[in-house]
Amino acid sequence: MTELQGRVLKNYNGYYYVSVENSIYTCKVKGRMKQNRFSLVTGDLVSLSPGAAGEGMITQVLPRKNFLPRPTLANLDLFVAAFACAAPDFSFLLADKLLTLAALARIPALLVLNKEDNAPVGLIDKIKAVYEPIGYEVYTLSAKNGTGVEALRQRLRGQICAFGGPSGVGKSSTINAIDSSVALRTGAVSEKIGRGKHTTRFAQLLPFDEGYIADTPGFGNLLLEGLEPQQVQQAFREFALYEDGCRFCPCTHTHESVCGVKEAVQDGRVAASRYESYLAMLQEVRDLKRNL
Ligand SMILES: Nc1nc2c(ncn2[C@@H]2O[C@H](COP(=O)(O)OP(=O)(O)OP(=O)(O)O)[C@@H](O)[C@H]2O)c(=O)[nH]1
Ligand SMILES: [Mg+2]
Ligand SMILES: [Zn+2]
Repeated sequence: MTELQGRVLKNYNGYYYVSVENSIYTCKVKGRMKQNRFSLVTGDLVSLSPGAAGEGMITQVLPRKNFLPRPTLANLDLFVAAFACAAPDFSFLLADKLLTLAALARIPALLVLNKEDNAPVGLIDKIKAVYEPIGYEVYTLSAKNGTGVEALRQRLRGQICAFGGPSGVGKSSTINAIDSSVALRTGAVSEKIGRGKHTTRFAQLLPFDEGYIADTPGFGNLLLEGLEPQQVQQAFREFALYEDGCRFCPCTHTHESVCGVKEAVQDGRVAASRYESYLAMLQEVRDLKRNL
């Protein structure tokens, strides 16, 4: 029988679920492929030989348009960095880490702030003031009350997009609100520590309006393993505007005496939170490398 091509929607219980037109094939990987090292993740396009009863063997992974290491996905049009306005509290550092990972994978990203029904006064304006001027769209919503859901639905239609963010921010709740035909499991946030309970256990692409939305497991912390200091610098794309004012080239914008980026932080052209994230991430990447 001839080979088919399809997209991996999820990897679950040892099977890859591959969508081919309107059918789903439950697949294993062909032995020949296993002999070579291969990487096969949710979102990958594959060739498969169909067997009986909707089963199949994956024979080949097709070239990727892009690859996001965390959460692990391939071939995205858009990444949604999902956060809550409260419970768990918004973290500028985590937001900057997620946006960095997307930027390094060359995947366009936007910020989503859920639980606007619980937002502390002024928080949403503060977040928008940091991210909108540097080119990130910010969508606010309440999956619980339904506010803001329609605008996000319109933005995501027809694309292959993935939600990533801390556990408990309401990624699954938001996807349920955007598409009433899915019913993802959601879980309470611990009242004592305000953290999610890792309800979603695996990434999966859900068909949505000619495209897909991926739900992914939330994280507690996000380590920047395997990154180089230069990559961190590169991801803070607004810094490049001020590098003309740096005496040294390259400049790390840390200890150097004359630095255009530090000047821009001082007079507010670069957001203080972005610069703090930059310093923390640079330190983390250096520490991780030292401990290898
Ligand atoms: N107040 C409020 N609570 C919400 C909202 N959206 C979701 N929640 C609650 O937040 C909790 C976590 O929601 P989930 O959708 O499971 O969060 P998640 O991001 O998918 O979490 P993980 O799967 O663990 O990564 C649940 O108790 C939801 O009811 C909202 O807009 N407002
Ligand atoms: Mg979830
Ligand atoms: Zn500098």
